[in-house]
Amino acid sequence: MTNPQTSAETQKGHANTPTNKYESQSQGDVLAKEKMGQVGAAPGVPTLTAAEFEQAKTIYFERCAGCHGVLRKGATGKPLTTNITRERGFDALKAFITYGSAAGMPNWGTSGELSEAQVDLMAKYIMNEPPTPPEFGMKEMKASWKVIIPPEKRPTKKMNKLDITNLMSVTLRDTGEIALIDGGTYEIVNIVKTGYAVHISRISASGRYLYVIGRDAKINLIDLWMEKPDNVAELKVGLEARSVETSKYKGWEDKYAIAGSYWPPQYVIMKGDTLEPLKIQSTRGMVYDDQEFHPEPRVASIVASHYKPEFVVNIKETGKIQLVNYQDLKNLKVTEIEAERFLHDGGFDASGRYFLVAANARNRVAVVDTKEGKLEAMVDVGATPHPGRGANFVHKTFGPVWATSHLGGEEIVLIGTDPAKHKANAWKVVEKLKGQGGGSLFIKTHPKSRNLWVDTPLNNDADISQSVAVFDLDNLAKGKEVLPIAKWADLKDDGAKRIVQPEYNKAGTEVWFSVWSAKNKESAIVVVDDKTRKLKKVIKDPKLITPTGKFNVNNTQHDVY
Ligand code: DHE
Repeated sequence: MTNPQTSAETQKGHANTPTNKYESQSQGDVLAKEKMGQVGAAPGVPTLTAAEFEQAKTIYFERCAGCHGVLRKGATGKPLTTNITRERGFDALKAFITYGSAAGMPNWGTSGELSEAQVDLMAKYIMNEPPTPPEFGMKEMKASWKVIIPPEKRPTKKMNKLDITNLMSVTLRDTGEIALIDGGTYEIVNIVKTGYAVHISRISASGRYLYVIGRDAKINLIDLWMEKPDNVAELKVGLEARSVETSKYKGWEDKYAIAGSYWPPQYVIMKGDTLEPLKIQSTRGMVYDDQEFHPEPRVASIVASHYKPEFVVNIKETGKIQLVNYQDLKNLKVTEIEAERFLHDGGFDASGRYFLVAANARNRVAVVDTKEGKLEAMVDVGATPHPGRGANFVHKTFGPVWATSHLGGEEIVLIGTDPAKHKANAWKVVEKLKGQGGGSLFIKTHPKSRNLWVDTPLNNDADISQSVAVFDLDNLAKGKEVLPIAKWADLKDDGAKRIVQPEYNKAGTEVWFSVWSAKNKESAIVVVDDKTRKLKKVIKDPKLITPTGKFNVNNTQHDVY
């Protein structure tokens, strides 16, 4: 641990880096609401009243658990187990929480995020044993499971006139809903009730079923064939989650779905058309390198292999990638690949054979060969890569590349992805582009486009967080053009207007951006013409509250990005 007495001056701004904002902003907010018993105090350790414990628990889960772990055994942040915290003592902990550290601990006190009384409380809280959230096994899952319309009562053909291949599933983060928007007419087709703060939407292999998962681990299954697409089943798979995917291998289309949880650390395989939970697998186990036990390895991204009947499950804290073969759930075969710690988000290369995933706190990208079932390469990139699913295009000099932007800096790296025809460039950073700055979350292009779009929603400079950079793939040397998307939205109030996640329509002719403000402020979706880079449409509606991720049915179904 670095010296906690470091002056406020040198620590200024630590709380405010895009990476810190990203990791500590809200992770665990759903767990904060769970009932958890207070563990009895130890001699010499400050005690907390029941009310103080509740307040401290809420602050811990909302602000600290994302980095230090639910059980405080450490994740991207240091462990805060009581053998460590009690040895540090109350005053040192208080100073540490107040001023932060150069290693990345935010300056919660001097930034004003926590009051002096709250800093005091948190120092006491972490000297006490952590409470443990409940487990969530088959019994709890089955109790939460609802089949709203059973498969035999569902339509046998598409009952609406919509072009469902060009629908956009748009997360309305803070209302616990998604908006289904027609990609051709920009009309809202339906607002569907979901879990809280849907993280992602994924589409079944046939394109009929839409799966969405809330951060409260509730999955909704939406049937796009209904006259008005709506929920047909729901299931809660845990207490906190981020990922869901569906089986895509030939012969297994729409058969299974899988969801990974942050808490409890596990994943579950379900029946694709009802969400009936079939098989739960824990991810607790040894970290890949030091082979020490980790009690809460969170499940990050999951993709479905196109080469085998397998799901690719990325486990954050242990740094392992599991290839879970779903052919025989009773005799489950799992290939476990040693990769790197803190696996987070990622996507396929253009061929669909290689999966590239960011080990974000290690500044690396791991490459898995889903055909051979092994680690293909480990690539060093910039500070805290965050690709979303990344962006694939053919580079004029280097051949096929996959790109990621970063939370920790302005660079966009291009990695060669074609070992067959461009061997010398494969799995190497072949070029770096200069974006607007750090705080980028998502990057996108489309096979029909020659533009590469890069957002920067977590940059501290409002001019940068409210605009996007776009690069000409045929003339990368020209550098970026910056488009003032928030200004184009022409919103009536002064919200944060963060521009987040470019997403293409099916044809690859338009790019959609969310203009993301707080729940009580106006938000919008801005549609840009890809060829001219000019404003095409602003979608505004009082129901479009806090839009974040947008998922085009065709592009998500076929992994087009
Ligand atoms: Fe995400 C993807 C986790 C913060 C919007 N996010 C993912 C994935 C993971 C993840 C594991 C990959 C899922 C997959 O592909 O299967 N995200 C986390 C976090 O743990 C984190 C840091 C903090 C948290 O508390 O959730 C976090 N994410 C955010 C945000 O602040 C965003 C902008 C808004 C929000 O919902 O909170 C956000 N994350 C998204 C989106 C995707 C995503 C839109 C899907 C991108 C895609 O193109 O597939």
